[in-house]
Amino acid sequence: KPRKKLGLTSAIFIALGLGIVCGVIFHYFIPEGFVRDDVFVNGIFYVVGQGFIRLMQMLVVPLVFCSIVCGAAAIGDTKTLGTVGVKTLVFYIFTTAVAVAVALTVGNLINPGVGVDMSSIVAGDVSALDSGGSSTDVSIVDTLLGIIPSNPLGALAEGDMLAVIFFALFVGIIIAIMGRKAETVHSFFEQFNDIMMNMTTAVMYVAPFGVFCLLSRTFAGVGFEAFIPMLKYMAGVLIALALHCLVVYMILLSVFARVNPITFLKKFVGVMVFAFSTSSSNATIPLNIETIVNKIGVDRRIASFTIPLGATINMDGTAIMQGVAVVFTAQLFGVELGPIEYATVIATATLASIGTAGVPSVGLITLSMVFNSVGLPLEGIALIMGIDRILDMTRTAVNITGDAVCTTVVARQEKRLNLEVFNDPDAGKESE
Ligand code: DAS
Repeated sequence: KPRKKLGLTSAIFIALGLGIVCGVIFHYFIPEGFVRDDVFVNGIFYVVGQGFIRLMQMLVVPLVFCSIVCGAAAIGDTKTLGTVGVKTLVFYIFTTAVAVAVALTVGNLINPGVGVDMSSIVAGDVSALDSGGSSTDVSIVDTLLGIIPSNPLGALAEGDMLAVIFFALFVGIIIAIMGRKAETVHSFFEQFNDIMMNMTTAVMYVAPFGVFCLLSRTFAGVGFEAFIPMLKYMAGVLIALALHCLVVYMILLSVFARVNPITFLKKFVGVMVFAFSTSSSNATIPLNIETIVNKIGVDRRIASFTIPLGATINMDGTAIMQGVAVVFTAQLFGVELGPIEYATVIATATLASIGTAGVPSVGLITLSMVFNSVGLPLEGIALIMGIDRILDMTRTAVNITGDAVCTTVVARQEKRLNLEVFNDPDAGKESE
């Protein structure tokens, strides 16, 4: 019987299990000393774990910069689509900001990170975190002004992400306005964006080793105590995703598209299952377009623009994971987050989701950027990464549902939604 090719997802799940078992064995059965602490916990596990996190960090600035330049250049083409393009953009950005707000609320209701002291596994000095967390002395005006980079190359070099995103949006829109005069630079950024996405995929092949070592070190440090916060974090993300998908989207469909949301869900569930299984919005684009044209009744000219755009600039599910992850990690490490930090998280997660394209685990890559924007330690990713694959599948399904819901709303408002098709239970079945 041919050896089944061990998929990356199953490799990460195995690393998750082995990492937890190994960490628990170290915590409860191996006495503190040179072997446990110097060779393993603060030796091999630390080096491989931190090495993997740094590999992901390495991707953030170039990946986000290029994908936002390309995303913005694509948006810039909307002059051909006028009101449809503008309305779609407004809905995409609005629903993502609402998604982060839902996530921050759920996170503060569930308090997944309360009750465990994780400061023992921070690489650096915990007191440094407080200075990071006490950015409340920076006024709102300075925070907003800080988004405009006085030196864009300096912002890129320092990884000042809000400034990087602002500059990337500006570059992309100018590229779109210049059209053919900037086509060489445009294709350079498109090729560089492809390189960064391929590099992301390559880095994720190291994920099983990173997950194993990060979890081994984390569980060796705090034992079973780490289980509860991890499970509460997972529950928080899944609850926020369900709320956003089954409440926010359904209200949008009922109020702004004036169609029956249950009918929409019944027709669209196949696309959600496909996105869940591939963990990739990009891979789901063709099926998403075919479904909302043939089963929902959206005009193809609208869908073929808004769905690919949404797969790149609209990732509500990802923004939700990032919102809950911020609350979770801040609680784990005792970092105080004030209204400025929450506003920064909403801005960073929303803007970051504009650029990053829909490939597996891209939300984990940009998560390190959201953490940096509010001074959270990247060690928080250790507990998140092990279970991220399951959450990636779920949040990708929400990402593409958001694209389809906004497309349906805009089509309805532009009188480009064929209600006969929408209300016909057998519509589109012949093309399956
Ligand atoms: N897997 C990404 C997508 O395709 C989402 C993510 O990584 O957060 O939408």
